[in-house]
Amino acid sequence: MEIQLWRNILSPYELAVREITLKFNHMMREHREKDLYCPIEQVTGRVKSISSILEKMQRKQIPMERLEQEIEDIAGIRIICQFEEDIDVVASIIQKRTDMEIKSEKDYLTHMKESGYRSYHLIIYYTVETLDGPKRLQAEIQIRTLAMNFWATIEHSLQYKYKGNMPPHVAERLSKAADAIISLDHEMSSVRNEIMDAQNSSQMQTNLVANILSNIENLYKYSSKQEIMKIQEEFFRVYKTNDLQQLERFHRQLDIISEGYRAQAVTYDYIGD
Ligand code: 0O2
Repeated sequence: MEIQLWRNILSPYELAVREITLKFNHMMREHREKDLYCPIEQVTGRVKSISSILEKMQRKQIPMERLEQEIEDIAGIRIICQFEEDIDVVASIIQKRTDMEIKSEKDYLTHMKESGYRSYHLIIYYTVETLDGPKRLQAEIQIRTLAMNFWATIEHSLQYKYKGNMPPHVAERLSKAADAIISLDHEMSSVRNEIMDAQNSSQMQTNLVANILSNIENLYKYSSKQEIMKIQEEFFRVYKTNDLQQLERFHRQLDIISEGYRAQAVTYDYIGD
């Protein structure tokens, strides 16, 4: 098939990958802005390469006219979570979305593949708008932990290297490594709450500091240099204490001061009119 025809086929999938990745990235941002723990650590996406599509068509004896129905992972999204528990949370978020319709699910977590591969797969229908109108296509979403991803990436490279003829001693090592990954994920789960608390506080602190700095910046318009200097000094003092409650208190006080100046500015504006 001509390269231009491939481009025509793959172009909507490229759009889908970009849109879906953007949506999950936005979801991560929403969590951060609301000081909420985000079950998604990282999102990546790719469109399957032509050679990889051809290899799969040949292996599964898929005719050209059935390509888009039968190859479900032309568009592929990978969602990486910190903890195994997050995988279910992400899956149920996707199940509730109105822009992604679930076609099927594969649970390689409870049913680990013989290779040792673990991940949760969803095949979804997703609609993109093209010059020819809406196009409903399929995309595969793989959800896995950081540790599972580490294993799968290494194993994938070895599979590529040995092209289906993995030496038994390498396969055995990988199988042992897969067991170690299971233990690692379990260990990490046992400290999940503590890690989540720590991350929440750190996110809260980041948001607070960003708000405080933007408030101080705005105050430059209304307040005297002397007062700003005093506020800044107080901020540095509070910041150094590393105490979230003190930082929150300072943020509230600064808000009140800023509100006062804003109100004054509005009043002057009216008088000016
Ligand atoms: P890519 O794009 O290079 O990752 P299959 O017959 O296994 O090729 P099937 O039945 O359509 O495909 O789907 P399945 O088994 O759910 O696997 C789809 C994808 O899951 C694979 O894509 C891999 O990304 C991943 N995967 C499945 N099994 C393994 C495994 O044993 N090891 C690793 N590392 N990844 C796996 P592709 O097609 O390999 O392409």
